Amino acid sequence: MPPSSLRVVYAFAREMHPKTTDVFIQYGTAGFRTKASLLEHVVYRMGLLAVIRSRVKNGRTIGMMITASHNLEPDNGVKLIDPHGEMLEQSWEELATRLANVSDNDLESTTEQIIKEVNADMGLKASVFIGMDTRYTSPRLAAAAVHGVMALKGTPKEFGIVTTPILHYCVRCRNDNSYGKPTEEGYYEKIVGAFKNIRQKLSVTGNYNTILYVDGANGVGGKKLNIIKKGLDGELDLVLHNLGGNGGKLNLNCGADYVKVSQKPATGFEAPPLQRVASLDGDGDRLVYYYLDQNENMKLLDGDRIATLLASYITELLAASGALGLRLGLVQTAYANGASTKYITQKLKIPVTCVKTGVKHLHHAALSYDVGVYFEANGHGTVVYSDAAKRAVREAADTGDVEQRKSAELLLDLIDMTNETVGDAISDLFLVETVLCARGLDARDWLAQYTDLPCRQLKVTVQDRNVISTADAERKCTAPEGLQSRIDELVDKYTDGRAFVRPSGTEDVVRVYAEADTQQAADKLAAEVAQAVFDLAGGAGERPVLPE
Ligand code: 16G
Ligand code: MG
Repeated sequence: MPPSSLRVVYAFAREMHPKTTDVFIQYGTAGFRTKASLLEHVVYRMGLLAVIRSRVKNGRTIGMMITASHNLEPDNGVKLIDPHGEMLEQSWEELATRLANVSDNDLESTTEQIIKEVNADMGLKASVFIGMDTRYTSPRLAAAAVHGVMALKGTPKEFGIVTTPILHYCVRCRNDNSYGKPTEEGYYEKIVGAFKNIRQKLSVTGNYNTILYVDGANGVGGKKLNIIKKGLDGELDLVLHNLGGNGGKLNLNCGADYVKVSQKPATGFEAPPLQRVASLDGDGDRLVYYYLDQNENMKLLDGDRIATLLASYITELLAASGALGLRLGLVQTAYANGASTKYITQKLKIPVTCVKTGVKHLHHAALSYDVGVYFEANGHGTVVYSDAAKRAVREAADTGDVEQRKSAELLLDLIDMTNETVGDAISDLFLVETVLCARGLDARDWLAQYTDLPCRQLKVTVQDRNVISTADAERKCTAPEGLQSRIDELVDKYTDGRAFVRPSGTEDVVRVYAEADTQQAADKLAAEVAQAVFDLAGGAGERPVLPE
């Protein structure tokens, strides 16, 4: 395409989506995320970048998801999805940031420069799938995305309101039709179909019951479960709440992030004591469970619990199916509760890798196992299976003895039920319900598998959070000087003490995590470490205080 046709890039920008702010914006851990009112030009420009990316990938489909996940209603965001359904390749994040921040006048030349840099053949076809969450600002931003795609003569396809993982799934299927059909219905057929298959093979035993309360965060995930619920034929009795009606506001005092961070049950409904509740986040890619005990204390079953539950069941099925020689491993971050890591390595005897925060890091590390189970404590995660693993399980299902076949067939259903492209609250929910049912567990039994160490998270505001550098998967802090040795001294005073600090990738703060043998000790350690950050890393505003 001759450069002159890039005029339309400028024309669309100036007429429809002008840049009206000079606030610098960065493609972070999960794309761009900020006030929706500052995003229209950014989303338009990501439409341009998605087309360039599609052409660099020989015309394969790229995804664009408009969402700000667990943030409150006034925010929004955009992230790009690569052809395999995974997050945008990290080396392109800098291009995204550059394109988002140039002035309208420089947009045409910067676009041209990027096309040259990445060596895109602009004569190729380009295809971009666009999805959005339920925010009232999303349709307008999705329209900007469509214009960006059109400005570079790509073909946009709009999916309307979908969960983030549904869009990831559709992108993957479009580029690899052996994975499934690239539609929302195709997703239900495969994932929910596999759940129904497996439930016919398992009988409801032990303490398991089929009732599940759901906190939909007033977002898209609950809405999709409402569609799924109608076809479940009683295999699971979903009691859905926080679906966005009755004045419920997106992510406000509900949803996975609220439940995990505040350690409180979602508002908007009450579940009976001991009844398990699944809590989704605003775009349906995170899941945590909880229940209230008889004294109304909330018991949280977070991403670490989901990971251990799934990993132990898959390990057992692999062994029973005779599909030997496959390496199963679990990937966590520094936020994983120390008790979970101990349980996994010592009791389950499963290898654990620890990586930096952010789904892309976990996903990448999980791919190095034949079966890689990855979860952040906050509920982001899934399972990935290598081609060799899938082949071995299929072979076991064809050639094993009767018992081996049974286990292999259960595994094949589990694989089909898994959205391997990215953490997916809906798919994860069905996986968890399958394992609880197979093992006859209720929420209390699940919690009893190990005892979490009490922990505390705090935020510290500093003048520049980038003065903090970390190493060893964020478990050690290499700058500013003296901070790590101070943390070591503090941690040493506590039984089972552990603490680390890291600059947030999504907020202008430094995050502090601490755990210890009692809640009081964890709170105190966290506050002491927060003070050390404040003192040694240029604290701003109020100094953190120690608990009474
Ligand atoms: C983003 C990440 C999430 C991570 C969180 C950390 C994705 C899709 N999301 O939400 O994995 O846990 O950031 O936030 O990668 P923080 O850097 O502010 O602590
Ligand atoms: Mg999310």
